[in-house]
Amino acid sequence: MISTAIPYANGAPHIGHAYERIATDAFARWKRLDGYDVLFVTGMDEHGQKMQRTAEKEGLTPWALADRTAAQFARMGEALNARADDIVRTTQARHKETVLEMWRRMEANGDLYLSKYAGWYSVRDEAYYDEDELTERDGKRFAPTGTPVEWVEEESWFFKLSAYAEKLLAHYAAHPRFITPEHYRNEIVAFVKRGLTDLSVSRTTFDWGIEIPPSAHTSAKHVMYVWVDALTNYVTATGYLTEGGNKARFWPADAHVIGKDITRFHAIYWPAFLMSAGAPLPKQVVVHGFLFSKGEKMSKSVGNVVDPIDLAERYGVDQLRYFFLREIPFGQDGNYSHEAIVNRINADLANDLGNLAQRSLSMIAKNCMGAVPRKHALTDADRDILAQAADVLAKARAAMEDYAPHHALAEIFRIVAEANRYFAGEEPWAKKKSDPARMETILYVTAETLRRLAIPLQPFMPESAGKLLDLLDVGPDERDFAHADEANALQEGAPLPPPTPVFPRFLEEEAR
Ligand code: ME8
Repeated sequence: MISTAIPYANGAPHIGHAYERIATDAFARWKRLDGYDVLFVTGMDEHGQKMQRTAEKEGLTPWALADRTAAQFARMGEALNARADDIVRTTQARHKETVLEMWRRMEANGDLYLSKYAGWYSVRDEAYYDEDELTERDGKRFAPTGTPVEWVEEESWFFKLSAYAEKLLAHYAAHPRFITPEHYRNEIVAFVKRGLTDLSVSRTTFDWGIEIPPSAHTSAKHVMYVWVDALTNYVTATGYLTEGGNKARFWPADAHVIGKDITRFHAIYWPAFLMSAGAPLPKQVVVHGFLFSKGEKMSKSVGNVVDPIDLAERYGVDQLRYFFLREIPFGQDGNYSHEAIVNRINADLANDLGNLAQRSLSMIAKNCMGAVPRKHALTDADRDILAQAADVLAKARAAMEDYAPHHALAEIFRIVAEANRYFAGEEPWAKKKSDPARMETILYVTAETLRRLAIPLQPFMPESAGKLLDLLDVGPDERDFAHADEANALQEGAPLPPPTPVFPRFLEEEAR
């Protein structure tokens, strides 16, 4: 099981959401092609004060706002070719049931108590902050994230988070890769070492949330703190705490893919809640960085919030997916700009991979009767490029195990460059008359190299890699990683479809 964070349903999808969805989709596709039975889930975070306030401002009910946003995210998933197997909306009945079960278990474990909360709350972050974390500007106070905080004073149920500091530290120590990449882990460990305070987990001053069990209401009605609600979506997706059933086997999740601003919730609160509820912890929290438009944070006031669906239409879905996953070292912040995207499309995709495919496949169409060429005696150069191509999958797999898609792609494209050098150096076109058998062998080796590269490219660029495999006549059942090996190499003489370009150059509007 692999998940994305569940976006707040109070606003339309932006490029950060698109990035997270694409990366998670690539991880899910990778595992699927590697023979795993994968559950890929996403969802919508539809409760909380932020949601309620946005709905009021827009003159909508929270339900209507949630439906509108959920439809936008569903369209984003389609447009990015990154559909999940399930979408957990926190307003669903199955989710409410799961959250209530979490609550009952935490209560039964003696971890909930009634008290009074008096402190600072950021509605934008849906998070509580200590006085000493805040900064003051113009008489107003702000959270470390830059969002305004307000004073909250109300009766509240508390979760004994303080009791879990030692247990969490022991878990991080026993599972060094629980939080990855490492520098996020170090931040979390340092934070927990300073000690944890108990967490307010219910609210009485608004009502757009899941009500706590009736027996726990006081003179006021309490709704669950939105993060208890939201984090539980991951378990809801599996039915592990409720109906059981056939998806329960996916819990614990293998990876929660999230952005760096919500690591505390996923690496501290969530495992503590699960420990309290006596449920197994997710195996990894995989943290990605933030995307900036030429170094600037996206914001409505700067006017640089980009609709990911527009980007996919402008550059191409696979092109956008490739850019995100190749350009940004996973875990670090990254920049995107028109120039950077166009450069990746034209240099890596059109010039390197596209040209290699187009040149070799059109030579095959013309000179080998449109069939996989014959392979005669191999030279050292042939054997060398084939050996490098044969190594790509294992190297890319190791990178993907580390959640480093940029390394996986760098490895694949290193061999694309090697194959271009091989092709240019061997000059098959010059051997057409003088040594046709040699020409055939070079073309065979190039085509087989392309097959070896296209297979691990599928999770990143599903359509284009699929098209390349179509051109090589690789059948639908022969595209998983188990079929990447030599035993499934291209069959000499197999007919090939007429080649068509797979990676067009990006032309600026004025040149079109
Ligand atoms: O945090 N670049 O929702 P959200 C990259 N509902 N990633 C970004 C980003 C950016 N500029 N901006 C946001 C929430 N993200 C909660 C999650 S999970 C139980 C509840 C990432 O809509 C962000 O880090 O604000 C998060 O992983 C995801 O987008 C949803 O953010």
